[in-house]
Amino acid sequence: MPRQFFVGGNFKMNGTIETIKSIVQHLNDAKVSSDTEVVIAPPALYLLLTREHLRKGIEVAAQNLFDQPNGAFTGEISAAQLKDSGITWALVGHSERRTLLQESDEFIAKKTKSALDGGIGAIVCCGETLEQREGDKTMEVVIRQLAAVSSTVKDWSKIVVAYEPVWAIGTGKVASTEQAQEVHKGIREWIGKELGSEAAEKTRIIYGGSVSEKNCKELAKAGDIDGFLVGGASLKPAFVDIINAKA
Ligand code: G2H
Repeated sequence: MPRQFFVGGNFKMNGTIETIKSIVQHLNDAKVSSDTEVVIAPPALYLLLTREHLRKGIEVAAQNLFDQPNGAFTGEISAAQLKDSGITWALVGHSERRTLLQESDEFIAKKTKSALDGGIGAIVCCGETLEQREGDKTMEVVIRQLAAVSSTVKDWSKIVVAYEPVWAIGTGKVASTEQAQEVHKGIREWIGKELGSEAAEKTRIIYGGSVSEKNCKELAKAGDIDGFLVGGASLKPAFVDIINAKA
């Protein structure tokens, strides 16, 4: 069975009640390909509002969660609380959190496990910096990040891997289709060795980093690119064109 195309919208720390309602309304009215799984990730404060207004068939993701099920963890949100609120996915390991909040590979792996244990899916982000790419360390870095997850979680059926080269994030400098495909293929081969051929065949590996309505169609042609994680462009009406990149 072919892998279902997956497009996530990561709003990051953007939006207001008014603008998020308007993005949701636009998505509700849009003609989106039923072949694509669509998930949007507003800031935590707007998760419930988004879920309440968004039509069925489009899922909502948290941009973060904590690695414990409940307790005295001021400011944090658990997978169980997300699930209770109809939020069915969480992003983990985004490079902005790895860098700005010093989240380690191990912590990210624990958060992934806690998402899955709590009954929601995890979009696990990985990617190299420009310096690492130029030092020929891309695969080493990406595999180190993913290996932390595979040593904690063996069942990847509710994991989507998002390859997001740090140098392409929010810079307008998108990876070429060849660059992205090469890394996606390497990740899939690694999953095969680590978790078996079925996991390699089934795991969606999506690309993130300056995806736009202009470059998405070309990227979507590559055999190992199973969708996108979209930042800036997910706040614009053109997000619908990205959702329909494969249609
Ligand atoms: C990468 C991406 C979304 P943008 O962070 O996760 O953002 O599309 O703005 O580069």
